[in-house]
Amino acid sequence: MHEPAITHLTGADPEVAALVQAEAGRQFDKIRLIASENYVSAAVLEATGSVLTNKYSEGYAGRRYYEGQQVVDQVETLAVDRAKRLFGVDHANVQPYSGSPANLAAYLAFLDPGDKVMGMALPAGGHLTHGWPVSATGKWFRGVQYGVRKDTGRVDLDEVRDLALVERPKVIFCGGTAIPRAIDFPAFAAIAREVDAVLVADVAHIAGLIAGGAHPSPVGHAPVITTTTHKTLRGPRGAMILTDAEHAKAIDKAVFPGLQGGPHNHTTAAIAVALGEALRPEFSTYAHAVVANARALAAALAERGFDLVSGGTDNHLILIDLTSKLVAGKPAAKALDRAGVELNYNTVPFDPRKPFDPSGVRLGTAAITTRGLGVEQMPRVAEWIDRAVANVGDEAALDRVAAEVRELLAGYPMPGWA
Ligand code: DSN
Repeated sequence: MHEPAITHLTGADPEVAALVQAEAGRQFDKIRLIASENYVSAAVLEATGSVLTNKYSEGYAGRRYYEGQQVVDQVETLAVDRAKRLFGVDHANVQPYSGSPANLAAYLAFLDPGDKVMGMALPAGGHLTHGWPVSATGKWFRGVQYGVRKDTGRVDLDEVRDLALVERPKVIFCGGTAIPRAIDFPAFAAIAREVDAVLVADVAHIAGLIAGGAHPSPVGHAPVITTTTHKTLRGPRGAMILTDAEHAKAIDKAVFPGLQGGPHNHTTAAIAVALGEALRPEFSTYAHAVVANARALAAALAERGFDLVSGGTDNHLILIDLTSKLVAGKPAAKALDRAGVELNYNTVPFDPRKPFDPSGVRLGTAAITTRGLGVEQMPRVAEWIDRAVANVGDEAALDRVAAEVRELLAGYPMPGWA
């Protein structure tokens, strides 16, 4: 059953309550390997579902456009102070609704329409909002995209520098959504300095690893850092922008009144709770365990003949090119889901297939680490992935895997489920 209990919802709207229970049960029964997902604590869930959702508070603490901010100002200040302490930054804005709006704030702060922005190409592992053509950021700005080397699957920083010197973008993004390797923030900072661009580090995927000391920090290298709060950081769905003192005002103005109205105060409270959790020593243990699990899973998959982009991982994320397994990403992902292993189909660098039917799958170990699985379980997880991929279309074989997954997970408590 969902925890905290949803007794009022069950009485008032049994239809929705049943769906909430069904989703909680689904999350309990599955090996959740979507690299951008996690399990938040019951405390984060309670804050997210609190009466703070009732309050409007356009503006910032002490400078609001509505009355009755005695409590909300304290909530937001707490979240801001914890973010500053956790990441060691001068300034934090905790109001962006999610990662894409957080990145848009960087555009509004530092670019005019038509200006050049440089970011990693989506098929190479970047994000839509880093100037990719189908996004507003690629339509209203001139996107210049770097990728990875074909032979290594890694970013070639000499290539990034050459491109930056030719194109002279005003903003450079580093980071993305499908990057299995550590990001070299000092190298990106040197390139940005050389062309006088603002470096924005989008650390949405790895924020929790950075907070826990399991990935190098961009602080001191990127003056502007955007992140969601719900991936490895294990908070509610939301975002933050961390800056040095120089860029603080421009970012605050861009978020409000530039892009948004009132912040979602229930989310802000939940972000404060998650940041409080991340400030505790056990969060560092979790962050290192996420990486250890990813490395162990990558090694076990490689042993089974899976072709890993870049050959492995430095963080929580693994990108598999399934071409050598003679199956495309989408049917494999659907078979895996039936087998109780949830991940997403994904393009791989230089993918000859289309984004809606690509060659790869992407997985991450944050949620299963929160659930309590350790390196000793990773060979078993790799075996399930292998069996599901080998049995696409054989529903009985996939159901046998799903039963084994459920049996293992029954022994691992899930936050949000009692
Ligand atoms: N959807 C997020 C992810 O899965 O990485 C990025 O927007």
